[in-house]
Amino acid sequence: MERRKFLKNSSLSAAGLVSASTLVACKTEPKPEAVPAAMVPTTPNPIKPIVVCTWNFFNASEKAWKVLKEGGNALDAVEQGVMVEEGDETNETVGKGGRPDRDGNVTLDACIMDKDGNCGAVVCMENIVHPVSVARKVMEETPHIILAGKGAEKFAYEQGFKKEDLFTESTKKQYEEWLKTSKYETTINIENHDTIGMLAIDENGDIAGACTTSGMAYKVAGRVGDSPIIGAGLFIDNEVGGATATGVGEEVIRTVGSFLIVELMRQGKSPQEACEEGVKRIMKKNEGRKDFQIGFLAINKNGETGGYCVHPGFTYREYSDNGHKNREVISFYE
Ligand code: SD4
Repeated sequence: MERRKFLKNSSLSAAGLVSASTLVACKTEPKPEAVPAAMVPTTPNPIKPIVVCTWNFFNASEKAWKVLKEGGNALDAVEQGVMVEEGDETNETVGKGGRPDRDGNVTLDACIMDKDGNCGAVVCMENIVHPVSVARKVMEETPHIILAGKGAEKFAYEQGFKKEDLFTESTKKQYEEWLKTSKYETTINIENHDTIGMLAIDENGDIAGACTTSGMAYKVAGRVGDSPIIGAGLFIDNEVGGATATGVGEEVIRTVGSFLIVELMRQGKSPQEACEEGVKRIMKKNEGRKDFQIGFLAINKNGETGGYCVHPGFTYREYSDNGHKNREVISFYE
Protein backbone atom coordinates (compact mmCIF):
# COMPACT_ATOMS: atom_id res chain seq x y z
CA MET A 1 0.00 0.00 0.00
CA GLU A 2 2.74 2.41 1.00
CA ARG A 3 4.73 1.57 -2.11
CA ARG A 4 1.66 2.14 -4.25
CA LYS A 5 1.11 5.57 -2.72
CA PHE A 6 4.75 6.43 -3.22
CA LEU A 7 4.68 5.39 -6.86
CA LYS A 8 1.48 7.31 -7.42
CA ASN A 9 2.81 10.49 -5.87
CA SER A 10 6.19 10.30 -7.53
CA SER A 11 4.66 9.69 -10.95
CA LEU A 12 2.37 12.69 -10.56
CA SER A 13 5.13 15.04 -9.55
CA ALA A 14 7.54 13.64 -12.16
CA ALA A 15 4.97 14.41 -14.81
CA GLY A 16 4.78 17.94 -13.44
CA LEU A 17 1.15 17.45 -12.62
CA VAL A 18 1.33 18.63 -9.01
CA SER A 19 2.38 22.26 -8.95
CA ALA A 20 3.18 24.31 -5.87
CA SER A 21 0.10 26.43 -6.49
CA THR A 22 -2.12 23.31 -6.55
CA LEU A 23 -0.69 22.28 -3.20
CA VAL A 24 -1.37 25.69 -1.68
CA ALA A 25 -4.88 25.67 -3.13
CA CYS A 26 -5.55 22.25 -1.59
CA LYS A 27 -4.41 23.46 1.80
CA THR A 28 -6.78 26.39 1.89
CA GLU A 29 -9.79 24.68 0.25
CA PRO A 30 -12.58 23.83 2.69
CA LYS A 31 -13.02 20.13 3.36
CA PRO A 32 -15.74 18.43 1.29
CA GLU A 33 -18.86 17.63 3.27
CA ALA A 34 -18.94 14.16 4.74
CA VAL A 35 -20.51 11.52 2.49
CA PRO A 36 -23.87 10.44 3.97
CA ALA A 37 -23.69 7.07 5.68
CA ALA A 38 -24.73 4.03 3.66
CA MET A 39 -28.33 3.07 4.30
CA VAL A 40 -27.66 -0.66 4.35
CA PRO A 41 -29.90 -2.06 7.11
CA THR A 42 -27.72 -3.58 9.82
CA THR A 43 -28.39 -7.09 11.01
CA PRO A 44 -27.08 -8.38 14.33
CA ASN A 45 -25.67 -11.50 12.67
CA PRO A 46 -24.32 -10.79 9.20
CA ILE A 47 -23.61 -13.92 7.17
CA LYS A 48 -19.84 -14.32 6.91
CA PRO A 49 -17.77 -15.69 5.47
CA ILE A 50 -19.68 -16.05 2.24
CA VAL A 51 -18.82 -16.29 -1.43
CA VAL A 52 -21.03 -16.01 -4.50
CA CYS A 53 -20.20 -16.30 -8.17
CA THR A 54 -21.99 -16.05 -11.49
CA TRP A 55 -23.20 -19.34 -12.98
CA ASN A 56 -22.78 -22.79 -11.54
CA PHE A 57 -19.04 -22.81 -10.99
CA PHE A 58 -18.71 -25.54 -8.40
CA ASN A 59 -14.92 -25.88 -8.39
CA ALA A 60 -14.23 -22.15 -8.29
CA SER A 61 -16.66 -21.67 -5.39
CA GLU A 62 -15.18 -24.63 -3.52
CA LYS A 63 -11.71 -23.12 -3.84
CA ALA A 64 -12.79 -19.67 -2.66
CA TRP A 65 -14.78 -21.18 0.19
CA LYS A 66 -11.76 -23.18 1.33
CA VAL A 67 -9.64 -20.01 1.42
CA LEU A 68 -12.30 -18.22 3.48
CA LYS A 69 -12.85 -21.12 5.88
CA GLU A 70 -9.13 -21.35 6.53
CA GLY A 71 -9.21 -17.71 7.65
CA GLY A 72 -8.00 -16.24 4.34
CA ASN A 73 -9.10 -12.80 3.26
CA ALA A 74 -11.75 -12.01 0.67
CA LEU A 75 -9.21 -10.74 -1.87
CA ASP A 76 -7.23 -14.02 -1.86
CA ALA A 77 -10.49 -15.98 -1.96
CA VAL A 78 -11.82 -14.29 -5.09
CA GLU A 79 -8.48 -14.37 -6.87
CA GLN A 80 -7.88 -18.04 -6.17
CA GLY A 81 -11.50 -18.89 -6.86
CA VAL A 82 -11.70 -17.40 -10.34
CA MET A 83 -8.23 -18.76 -11.20
CA VAL A 84 -9.81 -22.21 -11.18
CA GLU A 85 -11.95 -21.24 -14.17
CA GLU A 86 -9.09 -19.47 -15.91
CA GLY A 87 -7.10 -22.69 -15.72
CA ASP A 88 -9.99 -24.90 -16.83
CA GLU A 89 -9.63 -25.55 -20.55
CA THR A 90 -13.20 -26.80 -20.80
CA ASN A 91 -14.55 -23.36 -19.88
CA GLU A 92 -14.44 -21.74 -23.29
CA THR A 93 -15.04 -18.14 -22.26
CA VAL A 94 -12.44 -17.71 -19.53
CA GLY A 95 -8.64 -18.03 -19.47
CA LYS A 96 -6.98 -20.93 -21.26
CA GLY A 97 -9.40 -22.39 -23.76
CA GLY A 98 -11.28 -19.12 -24.15
CA ARG A 99 -12.64 -18.56 -27.66
CA PRO A 100 -10.73 -16.16 -29.90
CA ASP A 101 -11.71 -12.94 -31.61
CA ARG A 102 -12.57 -13.03 -35.31
CA ASP A 103 -8.90 -12.68 -36.29
CA GLY A 104 -7.94 -15.72 -34.24
CA ASN A 105 -6.43 -13.99 -31.20
CA VAL A 106 -7.44 -15.21 -27.75
CA THR A 107 -7.60 -12.00 -25.73
CA LEU A 108 -8.48 -11.93 -22.04
CA ASP A 109 -10.02 -9.30 -19.75
CA ALA A 110 -10.01 -9.34 -15.94
CA CYS A 111 -10.23 -7.10 -12.91
CA ILE A 112 -10.05 -7.29 -9.15
CA MET A 113 -11.11 -4.88 -6.39
CA ASP A 114 -10.46 -4.88 -2.65
CA LYS A 115 -12.08 -3.54 0.51
CA ASP A 116 -10.19 -0.24 0.32
CA GLY A 117 -11.34 0.55 -3.19
CA ASN A 118 -7.98 -0.44 -4.68
CA CYS A 119 -8.40 -2.07 -8.04
CA GLY A 120 -6.48 -3.41 -11.01
CA ALA A 121 -7.37 -4.65 -14.47
CA VAL A 122 -5.93 -6.01 -17.67
CA VAL A 123 -7.73 -5.77 -20.98
CA CYS A 124 -7.20 -7.49 -24.29
CA MET A 125 -4.19 -9.42 -23.00
CA GLU A 126 -2.87 -12.50 -24.84
CA ASN A 127 -0.81 -15.56 -23.88
CA ILE A 128 -1.27 -15.45 -20.10
CA VAL A 129 -3.51 -18.02 -18.41
CA HIS A 130 -4.31 -16.02 -15.26
CA PRO A 131 -5.25 -12.43 -16.13
CA VAL A 132 -6.85 -11.94 -12.69
CA SER A 133 -3.44 -12.39 -11.05
CA VAL A 134 -1.88 -9.92 -13.47
CA ALA A 135 -4.71 -7.51 -12.59
CA ARG A 136 -3.84 -7.94 -8.93
CA LYS A 137 -0.19 -7.15 -9.69
CA VAL A 138 -1.28 -4.02 -11.57
CA MET A 139 -3.20 -3.02 -8.44
CA GLU A 140 -0.40 -3.80 -6.01
CA GLU A 141 2.78 -3.04 -7.94
CA THR A 142 1.99 -0.06 -10.15
CA PRO A 143 0.45 3.39 -9.77
CA HIS A 144 -2.08 2.46 -12.48
CA ILE A 145 -5.37 0.61 -12.68
CA ILE A 146 -5.69 -0.70 -16.24
CA LEU A 147 -3.00 -2.13 -18.51
CA ALA A 148 -3.94 -3.10 -22.06
CA GLY A 149 -2.76 -5.50 -24.75
CA LYS A 150 0.96 -5.79 -25.37
CA GLY A 151 1.79 -3.52 -22.42
CA ALA A 152 -0.18 -5.75 -20.06
CA GLU A 153 1.52 -8.84 -21.48
CA LYS A 154 4.99 -7.33 -21.14
CA PHE A 155 4.20 -6.34 -17.56
CA ALA A 156 3.02 -9.90 -16.86
CA TYR A 157 6.34 -11.37 -18.07
CA GLU A 158 8.22 -8.86 -15.93
CA GLN A 159 6.20 -10.09 -12.98
CA GLY A 160 7.19 -13.71 -13.70
CA PHE A 161 4.10 -14.96 -15.56
CA LYS A 162 4.75 -17.55 -18.27
CA LYS A 163 3.83 -17.30 -21.94
CA GLU A 164 1.32 -19.95 -22.96
CA ASP A 165 -0.77 -20.69 -26.03
CA LEU A 166 -4.38 -20.15 -24.93
CA PHE A 167 -5.90 -22.07 -27.85
CA THR A 168 -7.00 -25.65 -27.26
CA GLU A 169 -7.76 -28.32 -29.85
CA SER A 170 -11.45 -27.69 -29.26
CA THR A 171 -11.38 -23.90 -29.65
CA LYS A 172 -9.09 -24.17 -32.68
CA LYS A 173 -11.54 -26.52 -34.38
CA GLN A 174 -14.53 -24.33 -33.50
CA TYR A 175 -12.75 -21.27 -34.83
CA GLU A 176 -11.93 -22.99 -38.13
CA GLU A 177 -15.57 -24.00 -38.40
CA TRP A 178 -16.70 -20.45 -37.60
CA LEU A 179 -14.44 -19.02 -40.31
CA LYS A 180 -16.53 -20.85 -42.93
CA THR A 181 -19.46 -18.49 -42.35
CA SER A 182 -17.87 -15.80 -40.13
CA LYS A 183 -21.33 -15.10 -38.80
CA TYR A 184 -21.35 -13.08 -35.61
CA GLU A 185 -24.28 -13.61 -33.32
CA THR A 186 -24.85 -14.06 -29.64
CA THR A 187 -26.62 -17.20 -28.50
CA ILE A 188 -28.27 -16.42 -25.20
CA ASN A 189 -27.02 -18.52 -22.27
CA ILE A 190 -25.09 -20.80 -24.58
CA GLU A 191 -22.29 -19.14 -26.44
CA ASN A 192 -21.34 -16.55 -23.89
CA HIS A 193 -22.34 -17.88 -20.54
CA ASP A 194 -19.16 -18.62 -18.73
CA THR A 195 -17.71 -15.33 -17.52
CA ILE A 196 -17.02 -15.64 -13.84
CA GLY A 197 -17.67 -12.73 -11.49
CA MET A 198 -17.07 -13.54 -7.83
CA LEU A 199 -17.83 -11.61 -4.64
CA ALA A 200 -16.71 -12.63 -1.15
CA ILE A 201 -16.98 -11.47 2.44
CA ASP A 202 -14.36 -12.79 4.85
CA GLU A 203 -14.44 -13.43 8.62
CA ASN A 204 -13.56 -9.76 9.21
CA GLY A 205 -16.61 -8.68 7.25
CA ASP A 206 -14.48 -7.24 4.43
CA ILE A 207 -15.59 -7.54 0.82
CA ALA A 208 -13.61 -8.13 -2.39
CA GLY A 209 -14.48 -9.13 -5.94
CA ALA A 210 -12.97 -10.35 -9.20
CA CYS A 211 -14.21 -10.84 -12.73
CA THR A 212 -12.49 -12.62 -15.62
CA THR A 213 -13.40 -13.55 -19.21
CA SER A 214 -12.27 -14.01 -22.78
CA GLY A 215 -15.24 -11.84 -23.74
CA MET A 216 -17.65 -12.41 -26.57
CA ALA A 217 -16.53 -15.16 -28.92
CA TYR A 218 -15.44 -13.91 -32.36
CA LYS A 219 -15.57 -10.28 -31.29
CA VAL A 220 -13.88 -7.59 -33.37
CA ALA A 221 -10.14 -7.61 -32.61
CA GLY A 222 -9.42 -5.15 -29.82
CA ARG A 223 -12.94 -5.24 -28.37
CA VAL A 224 -13.15 -4.97 -24.58
CA GLY A 225 -16.34 -5.75 -22.69
CA ASP A 226 -17.61 -4.81 -19.26
CA SER A 227 -15.83 -7.52 -17.27
CA PRO A 228 -12.51 -5.70 -16.66
CA ILE A 229 -14.10 -2.26 -16.33
CA ILE A 230 -14.41 -1.20 -12.71
CA GLY A 231 -17.98 -0.03 -12.13
CA ALA A 232 -19.33 -1.95 -15.11
CA GLY A 233 -18.44 -5.65 -14.71
CA LEU A 234 -17.49 -5.33 -11.04
CA PHE A 235 -17.74 -2.90 -8.18
CA ILE A 236 -17.03 -3.17 -4.46
CA ASP A 237 -17.79 -0.68 -1.71
CA ASN A 238 -16.84 -2.10 1.65
CA GLU A 239 -19.46 -0.01 3.47
CA VAL A 240 -22.22 -1.34 1.26
CA GLY A 241 -21.53 -4.52 -0.73
CA GLY A 242 -20.50 -5.61 -4.19
CA ALA A 243 -21.93 -6.42 -7.60
CA THR A 244 -20.80 -8.17 -10.75
CA ALA A 245 -22.22 -8.86 -14.20
CA THR A 246 -22.29 -11.39 -17.02
CA GLY A 247 -23.75 -11.19 -20.51
CA VAL A 248 -23.46 -8.65 -23.29
CA GLY A 249 -20.90 -6.24 -21.89
CA GLU A 250 -21.79 -3.30 -24.12
CA GLU A 251 -25.15 -3.01 -22.36
CA VAL A 252 -23.60 -3.26 -18.91
CA ILE A 253 -21.09 -0.53 -19.73
CA ARG A 254 -23.83 1.80 -20.94
CA THR A 255 -25.42 1.84 -17.49
CA VAL A 256 -22.22 1.34 -15.46
CA GLY A 257 -24.18 -1.60 -14.13
CA SER A 258 -22.23 -2.85 -11.12
CA PHE A 259 -21.62 0.63 -9.73
CA LEU A 260 -25.29 1.42 -10.18
CA ILE A 261 -26.31 -1.67 -8.22
CA VAL A 262 -23.94 -0.95 -5.34
CA GLU A 263 -25.11 2.64 -5.28
CA LEU A 264 -28.75 1.52 -5.16
CA MET A 265 -27.88 -0.72 -2.21
CA ARG A 266 -26.17 2.25 -0.56
CA GLN A 267 -29.47 4.08 -0.84
CA GLY A 268 -31.31 1.26 0.94
CA LYS A 269 -32.31 -1.28 -1.71
CA SER A 270 -31.77 -4.98 -1.06
CA PRO A 271 -29.35 -6.82 -3.40
CA GLN A 272 -32.35 -8.36 -5.17
CA GLU A 273 -34.13 -5.01 -5.66
CA ALA A 274 -30.91 -3.37 -6.82
CA CYS A 275 -30.23 -6.09 -9.43
CA GLU A 276 -33.79 -5.80 -10.72
CA GLU A 277 -33.46 -2.05 -11.07
CA GLY A 278 -30.11 -2.53 -12.86
CA VAL A 279 -31.63 -4.82 -15.49
CA LYS A 280 -34.69 -2.58 -15.87
CA ARG A 281 -32.49 0.43 -16.58
CA ILE A 282 -30.86 -1.57 -19.39
CA MET A 283 -34.21 -2.72 -20.76
CA LYS A 284 -35.45 0.86 -20.78
CA LYS A 285 -32.67 1.70 -23.21
CA ASN A 286 -33.50 -1.42 -25.27
CA GLU A 287 -37.28 -1.46 -25.40
CA GLY A 288 -38.61 -4.61 -27.00
CA ARG A 289 -35.15 -6.03 -27.66
CA LYS A 290 -34.85 -9.68 -26.73
CA ASP A 291 -31.66 -10.84 -28.39
CA PHE A 292 -29.30 -10.52 -25.46
CA GLN A 293 -28.76 -11.76 -21.94
CA ILE A 294 -27.48 -9.86 -18.91
CA GLY A 295 -27.17 -11.35 -15.44
CA PHE A 296 -26.41 -9.26 -12.37
CA LEU A 297 -25.33 -10.65 -9.02
CA ALA A 298 -25.03 -8.63 -5.79
CA ILE A 299 -24.21 -9.04 -2.12
CA ASN A 300 -24.57 -6.55 0.72
CA LYS A 301 -22.63 -6.06 3.91
CA ASN A 302 -25.02 -8.41 5.76
CA GLY A 303 -24.22 -11.26 3.40
CA GLU A 304 -27.65 -11.04 1.76
CA THR A 305 -27.50 -11.84 -1.95
CA GLY A 306 -29.64 -11.32 -5.02
CA GLY A 307 -29.60 -11.71 -8.76
CA TYR A 308 -31.69 -10.80 -11.77
CA CYS A 309 -31.38 -11.32 -15.51
CA VAL A 310 -33.01 -10.52 -18.85
CA HIS A 311 -33.87 -14.11 -19.85
CA PRO A 312 -34.39 -17.22 -17.72
CA GLY A 313 -31.30 -19.34 -17.33
CA PHE A 314 -28.89 -17.28 -15.25
CA THR A 315 -27.92 -18.90 -11.96
CA TYR A 316 -25.41 -18.11 -9.25
CA ARG A 317 -23.57 -20.19 -6.73
CA GLU A 318 -23.58 -19.25 -3.05
CA TYR A 319 -21.43 -20.74 -0.30
CA SER A 320 -21.81 -19.95 3.38
CA ASP A 321 -22.29 -21.85 6.62
CA ASN A 322 -25.97 -21.88 5.70
CA GLY A 323 -25.20 -24.25 2.85
CA HIS A 324 -23.89 -24.53 -0.67
CA LYS A 325 -26.52 -23.54 -3.18
CA ASN A 326 -26.98 -23.00 -6.86
CA ARG A 327 -29.60 -20.27 -6.98
CA GLU A 328 -31.92 -19.75 -9.90
CA VAL A 329 -32.52 -16.14 -10.74
CA ILE A 330 -35.81 -14.59 -11.81
CA SER A 331 -35.82 -12.76 -15.10
CA PHE A 332 -37.26 -9.75 -16.91
CA TYR A 333 -38.75 -11.95 -19.65
CA GLU A 334 -40.51 -15.19 -18.67
C1 SD4 B 1 -18.26 -9.46 -22.17
N1 SD4 B 1 -19.60 -9.73 -20.20
O1 SD4 B 1 -17.13 -9.51 -22.60
C2 SD4 B 1 -18.65 -10.39 -21.03
C3 SD4 B 1 -19.13 -11.66 -21.62
C4 SD4 B 1 -19.83 -12.56 -20.66
O2 SD4 B 1 -20.68 -14.54 -20.07
O3 SD4 B 1 -20.22 -12.19 -19.59
N2 SD4 B 1 -20.05 -13.77 -20.95
O4 SD4 B 1 -19.11 -8.70 -22.62
